[in-house]
Amino acid sequence: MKTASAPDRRPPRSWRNRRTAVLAGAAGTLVAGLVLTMPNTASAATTLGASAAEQGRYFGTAVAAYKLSDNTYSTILNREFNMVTPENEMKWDATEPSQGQFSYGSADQIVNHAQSHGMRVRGHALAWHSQQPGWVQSLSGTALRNAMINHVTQVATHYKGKIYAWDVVNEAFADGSSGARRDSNLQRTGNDWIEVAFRTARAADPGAKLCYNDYNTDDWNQAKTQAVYRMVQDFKSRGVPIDCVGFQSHLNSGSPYPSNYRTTLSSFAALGVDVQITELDIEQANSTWYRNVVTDCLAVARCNGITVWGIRDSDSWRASQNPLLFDGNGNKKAAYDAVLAALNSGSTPPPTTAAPTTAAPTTAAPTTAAPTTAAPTTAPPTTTPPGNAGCTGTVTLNQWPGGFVATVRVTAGSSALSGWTVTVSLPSGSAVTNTWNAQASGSSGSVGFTNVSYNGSVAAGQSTEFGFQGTGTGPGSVQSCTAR
Ligand code: G2I
Repeated sequence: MKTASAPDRRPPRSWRNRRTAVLAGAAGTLVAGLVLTMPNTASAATTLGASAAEQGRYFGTAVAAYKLSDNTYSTILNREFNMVTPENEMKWDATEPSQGQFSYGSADQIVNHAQSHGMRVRGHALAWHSQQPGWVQSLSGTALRNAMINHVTQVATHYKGKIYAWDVVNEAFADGSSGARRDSNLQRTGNDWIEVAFRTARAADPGAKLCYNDYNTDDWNQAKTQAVYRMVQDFKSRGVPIDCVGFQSHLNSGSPYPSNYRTTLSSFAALGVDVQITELDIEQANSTWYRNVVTDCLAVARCNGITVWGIRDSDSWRASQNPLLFDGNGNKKAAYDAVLAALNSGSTPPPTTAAPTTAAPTTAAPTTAAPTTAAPTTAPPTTTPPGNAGCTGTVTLNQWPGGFVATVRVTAGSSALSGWTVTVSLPSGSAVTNTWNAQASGSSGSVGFTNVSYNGSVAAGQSTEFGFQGTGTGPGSVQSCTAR
């Protein structure tokens, strides 16, 4: 049996250094109190995606393909979000309307849009009791089990390499106090249907994180939450390939924000899986609850990101509850400001990237063993050769098809820096779209990044960090680091 290593809750060295550098810079000023607040005000990102990226997270939304031609919709989408989930287009009824006949047009439209705008994609959902095409609804037993295996294989293979995380199985547990599986045609094929779906997905796309996704699992004390927890614990102990748990978090007066939400997220993370908030919406867009959800995610190192279930209130499946961050005209609501402020004030380390676990052979597994493949997202840091005038730069690149986030660490040599400029060379066709903790000059080709007011002073041997996000392929290394 092989299990993933335990999550590292300690801030990575680069973050500890970053804090040191920021504080060292602040200590050298006369008005320490004022300056200590400057990093947030001076560097505050102005979009949800950029701000989440600064925290090593993503901020996503559900997208409907037919709305991409709506200018207000796509303007907000392209500006604010760096992860998308097709709202309905990857579901079984959409992708396999007749048995063996696959239809990817609308889902491909969303994936292509995401890739050309530097966004990643959460795939949703491979196996679910709802939104099944009629032919699936009328199957049972072995015929249904085989249809499910074929569906998971075909769809995950079609999108292989393009999906950050798949909701492999959606909503398989019952509401209420039973802690039981939900009755469904899939459940009636045998209790092992969930692990079969996961093993099948791993075999088809070894690079995607594989998630179990559900609602009413926010409250740690709920029987449903505990039941899902026990399943994940069991899967991890037996080597069933699960990498993440999605919390839909459709919150309202009947399912309020629970004060133990952070406990729920951190308890699952402690099992060795990532956690993601996958379908967030909140009745009347309660700003306090939105802020709490963001703050809780940022407090849990393995919480990778947050997805809201739609852009404008009018796009919501619960439009009458006005649960989203933009009103029907596309204007930012108070909840938007609360979310952005919470993201910008986040000061927790980014999560470690989970490598998908590898399926251990079991006698029950009807599918072939999954190959061992590391998650493709995070490249090891590369270092510029020493000998630059007083500083060096190292890049940590988080690359996905069509986009990247680069984190650059600037380290002073044997003398203190009073300012610095880092240049990177981007391959043709790639472009910088957002920068934080530095001022960029240019967006393509050779791009220079100069310190901002609060991070130019770096003591000898100390470091500071800045980052940028872009479309295309990110730089593998720094071209030069020049001290001032
Ligand atoms: O129900 C809210 C969400 C709960 N978690 C899983 C999600 O996949 C689910 O999303 C919703 C979509 O937001 C709705 O848009 O799933 C619904 C179906 O279960 C979606 O509604 C369906 C309508 O029921 C159909 O009549 C319609 O044809 O959307 C379809 C496409 O617009």
